[in-house]
Amino acid sequence: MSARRLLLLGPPGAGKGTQAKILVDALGIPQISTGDMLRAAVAADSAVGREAKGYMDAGELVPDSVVIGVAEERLGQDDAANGFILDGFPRTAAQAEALDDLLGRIGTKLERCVALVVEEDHLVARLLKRAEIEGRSDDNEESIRTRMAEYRKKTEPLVAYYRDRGVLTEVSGLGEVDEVAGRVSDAIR
Ligand code: B4P
Repeated sequence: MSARRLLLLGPPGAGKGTQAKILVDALGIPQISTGDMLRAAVAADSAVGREAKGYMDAGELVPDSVVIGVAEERLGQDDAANGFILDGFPRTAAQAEALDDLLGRIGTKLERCVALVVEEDHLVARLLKRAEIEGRSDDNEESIRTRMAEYRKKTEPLVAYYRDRGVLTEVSGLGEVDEVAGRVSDAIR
């Protein structure tokens, strides 16, 4: 089968990370989560981590210049040559354009963008529940509100960006994880 280049788009807590992990098992291609990479950088106290931490804790997007560098480096690694599941990148128009440029340089493009649709009330409840379980430093009510506002302003326009390119499928992210996984699987078939 040819390389699969997939993107999961959606608001914070929509289940991008949850669904990406299921796709990793199903397709055998890596998940590329800028959120996970930035959290690892913070934990390692690297230069990128020190720059990102304040933005992440406040619920703001980390600057494009930092995130694009992190994503490009990861996408250039050998295991991404056979396809990938992007989770949480791109999140701004500049990041989407950088991704298009990068894929264009290697003579390919994104195959499909699956947008997970979940109303805000459900998202806040999920993230507050995750806060109890995982204690992530950005899963508090103030940061969650900022993340939702950042999403609406900077990331939601990407739904139209990918629709215009003919690669968008919108999928409800409500219901059991397995039900959502079934819808995602249909969307990328
Ligand atoms: P992310 O790590 O991407 O955080 P997220 O949006 O909260 O994750 P996700 O939607 O994947 O939620 P999950 O599946 O885990 O980013 C964190 C921060 O990093 C950002 O705020 C930003 O500061 C920075 N950042 C990352 N990428 C960036 C970029 N490109 N540009 C700039 N800044 C960037 O699910 C959430 C919860 O819901 C879980 O507890 C899960 O168990 C639950 N859940 C999932 N599916 C469910 C279902 N069907 N029903 C009920 N619960 C469900």
